[in-house]
Amino acid sequence: MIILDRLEPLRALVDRELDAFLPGETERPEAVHRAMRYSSLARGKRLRPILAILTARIFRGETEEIAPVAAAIELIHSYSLIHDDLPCMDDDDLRRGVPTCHKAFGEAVAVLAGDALLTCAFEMILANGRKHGFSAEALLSVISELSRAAGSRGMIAGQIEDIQSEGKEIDPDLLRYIHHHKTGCLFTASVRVGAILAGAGEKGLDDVSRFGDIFGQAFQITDDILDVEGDSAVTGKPQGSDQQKAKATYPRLFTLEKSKQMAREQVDEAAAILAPYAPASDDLIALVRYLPDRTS
Ligand code: GRG
Repeated sequence: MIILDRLEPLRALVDRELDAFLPGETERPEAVHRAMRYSSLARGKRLRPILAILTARIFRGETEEIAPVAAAIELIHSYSLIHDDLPCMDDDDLRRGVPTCHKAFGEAVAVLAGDALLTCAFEMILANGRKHGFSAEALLSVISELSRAAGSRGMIAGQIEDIQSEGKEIDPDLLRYIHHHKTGCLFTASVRVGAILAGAGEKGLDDVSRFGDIFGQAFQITDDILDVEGDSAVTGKPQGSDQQKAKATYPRLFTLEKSKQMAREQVDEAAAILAPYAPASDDLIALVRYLPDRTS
C-alpha cells in the first residue's frame, strides 16, 4: 500500500477538524465563508498537518489530540494557494482540480477569504489547543513558529523573490532562497509544531527541523518536475504553468535528469536523519520516500 493510502484516515481526520472549525456557509458574510470552505476543503493532500501529526508520534506515541491544532496549518497553506492564484500573482484558473477561488467567487472575495483563512488558523490553534489541554507556553511557541514561517521572513519572502525573478537569469543560490522560503519554511514549521506539541527536547527539535527543510527541498524539486511532466488531470493545476511564466525552477536551472537525481539524494539524506527514531519515524520516512514518485 502506498503511504498516502495508509495515511488516508489522517487526511480525513484533518478534513473533519477543518469542517468543524470553519464558519458555516450560511453564516454572514456568506460569500467569504463559502469561499473559505470551498478552497480549504477542496481535495488536497493535507501534507503539512499530517507531517505535524506524524512528527508528534515520534515523541509521544499515538497523538489524536494533536490533530485539532495541526489541522490549522492547512488554513495557512490554503490562504497561500488562494493568493498565489490571483491575477496579480500567478493568475491561474485551476487549483485542486476545481476553478481557483477568484474564478469561482471573484477577486475581492478571494482576497478576503485568503486573509480570513490566515487569521482563522491562529484562532483555531488557540481555541482547539486550550480545549485539548495544551499549555499556553506550547501554544505560544506554535504561533511563533507559524507566524514567522508565513511572514516576510518566510513564505512572503520566497513569493516576492519568485515573482521578481520571473523571466530573469537565476543562480542556484537564488533558487534555493526562493524555495526554502516559499515552500520549505512552512514544512519545517509543521514538523516543529508537531515536535513542540509532543514535548520534544532540543535534539529532537533540531533533527526534525533538518528533516523538514530537506523534505521541503525534495518536495519543491518534484513540484517543479511535475510542472514539466505531470498530468493536470491528476495534479489538479495547469501543467507547464512555471515554464510559461519563465519561473525559477530546478529543471530550468539543472535539467530534468539532474533534478530527479537531486530529489533522490535529498530523500536519502532526510530519511537518514530520522532513521535513529525508527520504528516511530517509519511513516515520516515513507512519506519523504514517496516524494520522487508523486504524481500530484
Ligand atoms: C503568501 C501569496 C503567498 C504565497 C506563498 C506557498 C506559496 C507561496 C505559493 C503556493 C504556490 C505553489 C504552487 C507553491 C509551490 C509548492 C506548493 C506549495 C505546492 C502546493 O502544495 P501541495 O502539493 O498542495 O501540498 P495540496 O493541494 O495537495 O495541498
